[in-house]
Amino acid sequence: MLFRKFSTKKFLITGASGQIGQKLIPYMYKRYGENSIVVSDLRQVTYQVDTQPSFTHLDVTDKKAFSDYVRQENPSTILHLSALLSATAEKFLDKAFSVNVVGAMNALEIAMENKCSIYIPSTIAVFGPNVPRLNTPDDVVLQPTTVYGIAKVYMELMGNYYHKKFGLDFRSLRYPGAISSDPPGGGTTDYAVEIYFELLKHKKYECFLSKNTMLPMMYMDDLIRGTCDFLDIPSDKLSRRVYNLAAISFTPGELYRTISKYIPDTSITYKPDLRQNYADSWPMSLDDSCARRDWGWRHSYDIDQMTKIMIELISKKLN
Ligand code: AKB
Repeated sequence: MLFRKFSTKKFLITGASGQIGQKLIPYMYKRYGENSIVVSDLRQVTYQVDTQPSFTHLDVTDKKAFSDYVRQENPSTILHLSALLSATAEKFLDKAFSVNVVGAMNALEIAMENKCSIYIPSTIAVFGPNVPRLNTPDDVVLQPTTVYGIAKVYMELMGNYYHKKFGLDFRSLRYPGAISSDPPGGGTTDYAVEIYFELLKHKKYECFLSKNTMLPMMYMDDLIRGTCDFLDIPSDKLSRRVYNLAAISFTPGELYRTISKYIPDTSITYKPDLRQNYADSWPMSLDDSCARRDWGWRHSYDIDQMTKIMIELISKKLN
């Protein structure tokens, strides 16, 4: 079966109104040109670009609508970002199954039918508690404890299967917690965004994870540049289809200490809730040496640089 290459580029993005889409679309405009992007989601947002991209209201669980949209737009690549994050998925199991499992399967099958390449993000939530939590490698037993993680493992395995069996150009990166000035929704790593908003607005923050819970994290600019670098690598340069992607790891206590250097007279309390259980089953840091070796992945932002930018961007938003 002949698949088009990532080099003739038109991107169709699902779930484009979420935390990643808000920053990805302006970046992709600059990198690939505004005419190379069409976006879809259940709700429309305004991106920080001069001309808004063509938007389609799309429910990814509706296979016919999804398929008609892809046939009409004829993209070279589908970026399937639609997903319920860990905490929301645990609350709404049926919806999580529809969006995260059925939606992802629809995306993979539609990519096959339309001979496009497909990128679907994965996550640190694919790992469970039975693996080394420090420097977790790509290939370990995957026994996630959340429905979000289980759905992503299924997506990874099916993507790999379609790649091996039919040559589908499927790619996926296992993202750590993504940190940006656009609030995420329903994730466990969200505390690392909320904390900036709350300390800037109210000078205090009650954290839903404990002080010493270490998780892998990444500033959004790194995540987006890394994703597009990954999309641009010729398929034959990749030794695998799913890669760990790492940058920095820190605890709520460490993040608070860093923010306190720039925002004085604040306070933090810790009141772990259910999300603590999810965080405790995830890695503290990831081994991403395969991504670094195969396609030159490097992160740029450390916790301090990220914090300075986050404070600047969120302060502007709040004023
Ligand atoms: C979440 O917290 O659910 C996500 C993730 C780790 O994929 N940010």
